[in-house]
Amino acid sequence: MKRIAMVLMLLPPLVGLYSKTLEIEVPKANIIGTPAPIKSMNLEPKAPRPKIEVPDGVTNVALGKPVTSSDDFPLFGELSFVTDGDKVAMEGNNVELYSGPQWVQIDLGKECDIYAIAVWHFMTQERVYFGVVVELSNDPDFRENVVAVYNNDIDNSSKRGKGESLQYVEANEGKVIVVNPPQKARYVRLYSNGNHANDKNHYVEVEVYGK
Ligand SMILES: [Ca+2]
Repeated sequence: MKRIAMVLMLLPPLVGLYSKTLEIEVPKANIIGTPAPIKSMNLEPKAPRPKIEVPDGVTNVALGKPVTSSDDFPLFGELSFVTDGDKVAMEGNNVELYSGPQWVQIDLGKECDIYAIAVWHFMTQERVYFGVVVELSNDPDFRENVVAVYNNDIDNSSKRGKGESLQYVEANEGKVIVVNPPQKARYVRLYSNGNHANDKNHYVEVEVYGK
């Protein structure tokens, strides 16, 4: 039976426990073309990035790791783009997955302690992606012992349960998800269900900070 434990997002950031502040590089902004108007009644206000304190040795453990997906044949790009370390804001730098609910999954190779996840869906336009859910597990099929660390799926469109987080606008800053308390997992799965400009799903890069 599937068990999903929602990590309380209202817990305070990881401050005071560790000495090192996590530095996550923000790519330079590069907005191209005319943006589609954003229509969402459920947007969170833009806020500074969370300050995340982590133990020594925490790095992006997703870098170069294998990626699988619900869409084996992306419409554009390669699944490897998700973890190739390239997050320059330029056209053609993302993998495009088919319309409707889709996921990508990163195999970290072994169980890691995970402190934060950063995701960039799209960079050259401001976008709101729908049904964004991020889950961790040691089960590659995500049936057993699944922990959801982020969920803004207000209508269960990604079929992982309704989430309480608000939708957000992203471009070059992406989205940083604090995993508090830290979680142990080998696999990271990210769901989405299209975006406000079209019904496709995109990823430029996903970083998983752990050790
Ligand atoms: Ca990339």
